Amino acid sequence: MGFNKEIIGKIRHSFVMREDTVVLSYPKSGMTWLVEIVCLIQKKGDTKWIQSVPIWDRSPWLENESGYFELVNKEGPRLMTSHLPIHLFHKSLFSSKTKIIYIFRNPRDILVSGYFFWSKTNLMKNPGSLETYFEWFLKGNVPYGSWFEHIRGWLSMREEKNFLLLCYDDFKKLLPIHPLFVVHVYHDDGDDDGGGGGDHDDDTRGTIEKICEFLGKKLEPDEMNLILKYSSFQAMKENKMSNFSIVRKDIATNDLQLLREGATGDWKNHFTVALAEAFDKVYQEKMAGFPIGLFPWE
Ligand code: PPS
Repeated sequence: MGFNKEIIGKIRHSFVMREDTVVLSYPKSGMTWLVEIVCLIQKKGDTKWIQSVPIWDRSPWLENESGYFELVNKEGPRLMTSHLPIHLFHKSLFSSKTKIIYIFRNPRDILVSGYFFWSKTNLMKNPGSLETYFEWFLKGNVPYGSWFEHIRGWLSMREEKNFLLLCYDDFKKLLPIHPLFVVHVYHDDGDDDGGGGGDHDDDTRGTIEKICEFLGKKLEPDEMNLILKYSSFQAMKENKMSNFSIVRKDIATNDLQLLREGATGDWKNHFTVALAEAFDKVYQEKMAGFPIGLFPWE
């Protein structure tokens, strides 16, 4: 990924967190969507900011060199984004008033999303086939390492009051069990809007309300409608400040698409039965010990 080891060391040892907001996820879990929603909440649905400033300048990417320096030099509360695992954060994260929003997704969909994404960049060696990428993913030999370690690390914070846990997939059925820390973000609504992004979807609305509550923001109904509209899959796909179409051409090929399918369960279109079984086996081993029902795909 071309990260600077020295910067990662500074994040770990000297980057002091304050009253910040950090949007976190393992790559390909829906972080860009969440950042767009948070930006729209901050501006009460006004689209000027999201349509004129690249998403990585609105919410700088902590582990990226330019993002790091921008954040270090910024005064007051900061909005930032990161894919780093928990152990690479400075200890002040756990004692500060920083608000952490962590979004997670079915790792099978993450795997497929990552395969199509990284293959169109030169940020990692091209796997050549889904089967090869599958092996690398299960071993953690992909950008940001093992999904299993990432989720285990961050979910250890799930009962903290400054931690909001969101799931890209359908969490509706779990709400009675974990009403405080699991929030439904997305479900495949079967509509035809180019990716099931769920324009004006009730569950997305509920999630935005939860995010507002967590961030201490209040929205008028028309502001909420604007946020639903401009954070939809289709609207984000068309927003060049958010869809990665302005990523440097030496990093990505022309047909790199961040907003590819925007669906839950797309892995079923790409995994063979053998791959699905192999995944399940590793999943059972690595996820032992989590409460039953925490993940909607189980
Ligand atoms: S990255 O590059 O790691 O930061 O990627 P990330 O943003 O975490 O995840 C990319 C996937 O999120 C989907 N996405 C959305 N889905 C529904 N609605 C909206 N608005 C939305 N925005 C992004 C995006 O399509 C990627 O998933 P796939 O399965 O590849 O389509």
